[in-house]
Amino acid sequence: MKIRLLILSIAVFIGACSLTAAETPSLSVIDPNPEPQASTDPKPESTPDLTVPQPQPEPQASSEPEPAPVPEAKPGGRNEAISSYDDVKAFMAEMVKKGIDSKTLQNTFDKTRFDYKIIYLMNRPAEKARSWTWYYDAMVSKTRVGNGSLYLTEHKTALNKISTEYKVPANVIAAILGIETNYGKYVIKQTAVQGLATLAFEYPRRASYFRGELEQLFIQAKANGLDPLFYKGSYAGAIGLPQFMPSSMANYAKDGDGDGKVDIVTTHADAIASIANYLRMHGWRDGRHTVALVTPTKTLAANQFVKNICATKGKRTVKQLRELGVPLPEQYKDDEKAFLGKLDEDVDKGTYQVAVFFENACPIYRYNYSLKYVAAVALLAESYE
Ligand SMILES: [Ca+2]
Repeated sequence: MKIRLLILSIAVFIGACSLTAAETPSLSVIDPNPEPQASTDPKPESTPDLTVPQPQPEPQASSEPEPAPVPEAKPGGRNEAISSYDDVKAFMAEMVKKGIDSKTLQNTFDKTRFDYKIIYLMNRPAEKARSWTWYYDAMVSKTRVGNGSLYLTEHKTALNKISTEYKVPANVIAAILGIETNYGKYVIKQTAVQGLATLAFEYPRRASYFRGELEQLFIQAKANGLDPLFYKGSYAGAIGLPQFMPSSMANYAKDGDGDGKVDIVTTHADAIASIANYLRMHGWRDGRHTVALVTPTKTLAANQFVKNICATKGKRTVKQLRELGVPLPEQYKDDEKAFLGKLDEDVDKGTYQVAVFFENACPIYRYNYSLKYVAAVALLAESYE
C-alpha cells in the first residue's frame, strides 16, 4: 500500500515522472481548483473537482534537490523558451509598466517552457473520490504522525512564539504542513512560474485567473528581493511549504523569523507564521473545537448534512445535534455551533463516516475546500505526542 501511494504521489506531483496508463495519478491537493486551497478565491465553475487532496509521499532519504525537470516537447506545441512567444512578450511589456524589471522578466521566461502535462492534468475528469478510510490512513499514517511529533520538537521555538502571537495552536499548523508537503520533506523541484505560465498562456478556460496569479508572483518576488524562479510550486502554482497561491502570499504570508523577507519556500518560521495568519484571518478563535467523528444513533436524512461548513445554512447548536441523535461527549457545550457533515458519499451502503464540524473547522476549510481535508488536519493535529 505504501509503495503504491508513493508511486501515485510521485507521479502526481508536478509531473516529475511521466504518466503511464497504468498509474494515472489523481490530482493532488496542491492544485488550484474549483475551490482552490490556501487562498485562491473560490471559482465555482472552474476546473474539475479536485478537492480531495492526495497524500504526499513519505519522506525519502536525504535527497539533494535536483534541477527542475525539463518538460517533454509536445508535437505541435509551443516548445521553445516562452520568452519567444508574442503573447508572453505582451505580458512582459505589461509587467514592465507595472514596475517589474525587464531583465528579470526576460531571464525568467528565457528559462521557462510550457509543460503540457499540466494541461493534461487539469483536463482530466475528476476521478471517483477516495473513501474516507483510505484518505485517513494515508493522511494520518503512523509515519506522518511520527514526523509531526519530531517537527513540533525541531521547530518548537518558532512554533511557540508564533502560536502565542496568532493564538493558533502549533499542532494545527504542523498538521497542515504535514499534509501539504510532509513538513517540507517533500522537495518540490518545479518552479511556480512554469505551472502558472503554462496555465496563463495555454489554458484558455482559466487563463485570466492564472495570469493574475503569475503577475502576483512577480510582484511578491520583487517585494521580497527574490528571484521569481526561487519560488518552487505545484503544477498549478501553489508555492512552498504551505502551498499558497501567489495571491494568498500577497494577502496572508508573514515574515516569521524577522529577517525582513517573506520566504515560504525554505524558511519554516515564515511558513508557520503564514499558516497561522491565514487561519486567524479566516476566523480561527481560541478555545473553539474543530472536528469530532461521531456515530449517530438514528438514521439521518441526506438533507441533514451540509457541504459548506462556513455557511450559515445548516448551522446548528450542539443541543440540536444531540436531539437529532448525534452523540457528543460532555466537553461539547449545548450552545456551541456546529455543522453535520459526512466524509463519504456512499450513503446507500450506510458505511459513510459522519463528522461534526465546529467553528474552528471553517478556517481549515478555507485552506482547502474538502471536508476530508479538514477532518484529516484536525485528527492529525490531535495525534501528535
Ligand atoms: Ca523571513
